[in-house]
Amino acid sequence: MLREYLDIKEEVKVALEKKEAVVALESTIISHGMPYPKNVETALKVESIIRENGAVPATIGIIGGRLKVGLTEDEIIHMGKAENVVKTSRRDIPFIVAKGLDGATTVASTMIIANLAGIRVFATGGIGGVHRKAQETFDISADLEELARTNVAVVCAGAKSILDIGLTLEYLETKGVPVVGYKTDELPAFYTSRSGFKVDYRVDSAEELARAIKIKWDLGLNGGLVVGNPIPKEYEIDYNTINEAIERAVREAEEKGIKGKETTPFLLAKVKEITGGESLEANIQLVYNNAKVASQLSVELSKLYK
Ligand code: PSU
Ligand code: MN
Repeated sequence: MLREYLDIKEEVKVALEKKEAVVALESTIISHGMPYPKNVETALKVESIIRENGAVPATIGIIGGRLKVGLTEDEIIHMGKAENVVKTSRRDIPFIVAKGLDGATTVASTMIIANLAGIRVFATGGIGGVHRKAQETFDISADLEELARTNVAVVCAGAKSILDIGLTLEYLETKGVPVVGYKTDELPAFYTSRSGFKVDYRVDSAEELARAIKIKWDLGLNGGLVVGNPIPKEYEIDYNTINEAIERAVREAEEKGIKGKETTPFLLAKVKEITGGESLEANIQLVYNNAKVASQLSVELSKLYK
């Protein structure tokens, strides 16, 4: 039945059959999170970092209505260049497939498709969350609901402060989603290693983290985890610089009446424009770092599931 919709790249299929380490990657970051050609360069480099760290990369996206687990280089270039790739979250999947369109998968939909293929670890930049002023706008990313229900560990650099990080953590707590700090007590805030908010648990090795994840799922505690991996110190952006840029971006979004699925891409592009590209370089570096940690986690988990 699944085969009717899902194409798993041969290399990924073989690794999964052998119960070897595989790391899923999203495509919204390629199509809507970074400009061309940096997006394509980054996506390809992320794949090579995953290989160097002993896992097989599986970039996920929808092409011509097919759910693709493991995009080829040409397909990654297509996702990075094409203008008509639709940002696709949980609600969008059936329609993008039925219409035979191209879809860039968000954290939520990448988790869903990774899970369908049997992939347990996913590396990205930052997750979606509760937006500032969500009390009025109700803008809460579907990523949070997905983390509550789908068994995939998401390695990220925390949440951007385009969001209300405190409210995002409250939501995750309600939904029973563990928020783990990788070698840190504090949830990172994407461009900076510090957010002022504590994580629920700190782990100091991939092995320790893999063990806790296996226990969670063995006990039937379904759902994902947020693994917060701080941006390396040398690439951090100055706290005040980035916060001023974010404040301005949020104000502009409000003035322009940006809503719904356009909000996150608008804010990402604005912050990049305001910081003169400094934020883009940090974004790239933190994704590389997440790919490395996700690979190590996937290697440890694959040992436990052999
Ligand atoms: N946060 C980032 N970079 C991103 C995204 C979020 O720092 O590229 C993308 C991810 O694909 C995430 C999506 O799943 O935005 C969330 O969108 P929304 O807020 O519309 O759910
Ligand atoms: Mn939203």
